Amino acid sequence: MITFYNDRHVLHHGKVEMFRGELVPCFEIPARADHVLRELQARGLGAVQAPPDFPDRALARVHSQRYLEFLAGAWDEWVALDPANAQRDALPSYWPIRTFRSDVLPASFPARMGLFSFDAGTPLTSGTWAAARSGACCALGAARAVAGGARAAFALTRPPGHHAGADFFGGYCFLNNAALAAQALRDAGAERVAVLDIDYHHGNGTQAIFYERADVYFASLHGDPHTEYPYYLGYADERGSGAGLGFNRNLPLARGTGFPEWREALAQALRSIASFGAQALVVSLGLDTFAGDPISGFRLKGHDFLRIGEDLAAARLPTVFVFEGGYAVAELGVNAVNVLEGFQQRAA
Ligand code: SP5
Ligand code: ZN
Repeated sequence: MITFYNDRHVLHHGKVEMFRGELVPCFEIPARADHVLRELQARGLGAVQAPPDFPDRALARVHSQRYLEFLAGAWDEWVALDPANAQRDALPSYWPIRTFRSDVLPASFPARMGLFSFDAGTPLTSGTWAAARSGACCALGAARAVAGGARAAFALTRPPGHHAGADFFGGYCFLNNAALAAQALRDAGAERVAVLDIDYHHGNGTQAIFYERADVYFASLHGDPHTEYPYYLGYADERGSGAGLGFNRNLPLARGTGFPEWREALAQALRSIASFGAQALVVSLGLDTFAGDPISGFRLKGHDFLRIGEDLAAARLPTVFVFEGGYAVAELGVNAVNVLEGFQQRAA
């Protein structure tokens, strides 16, 4: 399978994230992608190439113009506040929660930082925009390859994407790579596209982007938001709204869930996607369901990821894999490539 590798990912290099009143070292680090690339190459899973370039209007298919403009200029605005900020990550401190306005764009940069985000765990750095933009091109390139007849393609990039909405960042995510891929498949002629999110955390951004649409089905397996991040979305009763009613499916699972139960939920999600009549599939491939993940609570083992790949291949859909979370860095390469290899063996 072809991999589009974001060779600019390292330009996004957050130092710290806010956690319970203190700044702690980032979990979402450049070494993550390096491990996956090395394992892909070691196991010879197919060609690796740099992404093609896509124009900004391709990003605007999913994201708002004012959000894209904010992201493109954010680092320069941060440094303009104080030259010493060049050595610091940019993090938000204020948010327009209920009763505040979000239609007015404040002149203050910190105020806009909060308007366009939902947590203080997602540092913006000097090269975040360049890295995220190039990552979006990986997802768009993978979608183009699959629309052109490839059985599958892999977008290997960071920062991840599935928590990012049309106009907000958070959860280590800035541009929603999976949503961009799904939209690109639609634009290339697929009438019904499914996004299957198997990251440990609910893909709130992807869900929100497609929530009122009947042409993109969103299904997600994740830690129960009653106890797990992102807490405020991802419940089973969220089924879509308006024209999108019935086209969203959440399968929250308790912290501590092991592979047999997780795999049964995967089978349910895949049955929904088959009934929907999807013509193409986008997989938000998080590996933070691994038992050794430092911030997550499921109990999947390394070899379980081979089975996941096989189950996904059995859906017999042209498939775009998009790399999302996974923070057990040393095992991340093996776990990610296990999914791809399981897929390839079953698809062959
Ligand atoms: C893409 C993705 O997986 N994003 C996840 C974002 C999770 N952010 C909140 C993490 C909370 C970290 N908790 C640290 C616990 C240390 N013992
Ligand atoms: Zn995650």
